[in-house]
Amino acid sequence: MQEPKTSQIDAMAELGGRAGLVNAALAGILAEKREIEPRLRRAFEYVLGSPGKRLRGALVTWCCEVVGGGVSEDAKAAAAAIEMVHTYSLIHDDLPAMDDDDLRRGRATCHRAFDEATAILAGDGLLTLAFEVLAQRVSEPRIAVRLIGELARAAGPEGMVAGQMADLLAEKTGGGKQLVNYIHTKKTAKMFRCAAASGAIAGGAEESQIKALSEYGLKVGLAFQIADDILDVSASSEALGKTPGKDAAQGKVTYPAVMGVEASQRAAEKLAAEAVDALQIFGPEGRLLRELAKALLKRGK
Ligand code: GRG
Repeated sequence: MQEPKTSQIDAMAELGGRAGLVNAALAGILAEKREIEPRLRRAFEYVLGSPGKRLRGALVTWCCEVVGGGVSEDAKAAAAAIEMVHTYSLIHDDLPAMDDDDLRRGRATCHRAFDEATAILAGDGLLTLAFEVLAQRVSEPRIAVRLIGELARAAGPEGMVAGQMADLLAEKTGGGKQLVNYIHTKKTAKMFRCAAASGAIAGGAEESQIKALSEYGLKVGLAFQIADDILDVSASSEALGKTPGKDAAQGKVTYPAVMGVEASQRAAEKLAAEAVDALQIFGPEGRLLRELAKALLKRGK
């Protein structure tokens, strides 16, 4: 169904605004943690101070709002926690033992700015701090346990870590559509699913709403990753803030490699449309999330 003209929303501009709220939550947490070892604190400030889009954190807060929870303190904690886990994954992904990259978010990668050992420990520190944040800052134990479970499942050895392992192995074996779907679902889409579900849980959603938003998150996450694959073959390093063309150079199993750019674009659009369909139960309130699903395919970084 066509949205009425009065409802035009620039989802990427909204994301810019919402990133500020996520950044404030992250900064507040770091400021309160007085005993973080000084070199690790500098590394945290470096990586969390870099201009990430804060998409997963923003999604937590928007999904909390769409179920009527406003932006609760629980949602802010969950948004900060998922951005910490996401940032850890980028730090480790950039290490020489993994994708070996020098540039991230337009800056030197963590191991370049500090050293490898510090980057490994900064990643470890952010991963564990994320769970401490959920355990300590979420209002009710019942909600905290559920949020912790969601994040652990999405990030762990059945989720992002599994995707990363398969991604690295596939550089040597190659693979087709089934493998690329597995990698992208595990490595990226499950974290988006987690962000959407966590926002709903933090907002006190009914199970049907959590299910709908989980479906939305998974589809949006997969579409986002396909768009990321396309950007890797089409955008400049200035636009991306990271090194383009690396997927092909490293023999990565990506959507464009497996099915070409045009079919990848169509696959991403189909997933975005399915994500939009999953929001039907929210009616007009789901407008921003619907626009986001479409806008993520047109982004330049
Ligand atoms: C090391 C366990 C482990 C996992 C690494 C996230 C990841 C898995 C690898 C990074 C490389 C990559 C292409 C991952 C796919 C997900 C993705 C597109 C990450 C970048 O997300 P953005 O664009 O990053 O949201 P910003 O910088 O905006 O936060």
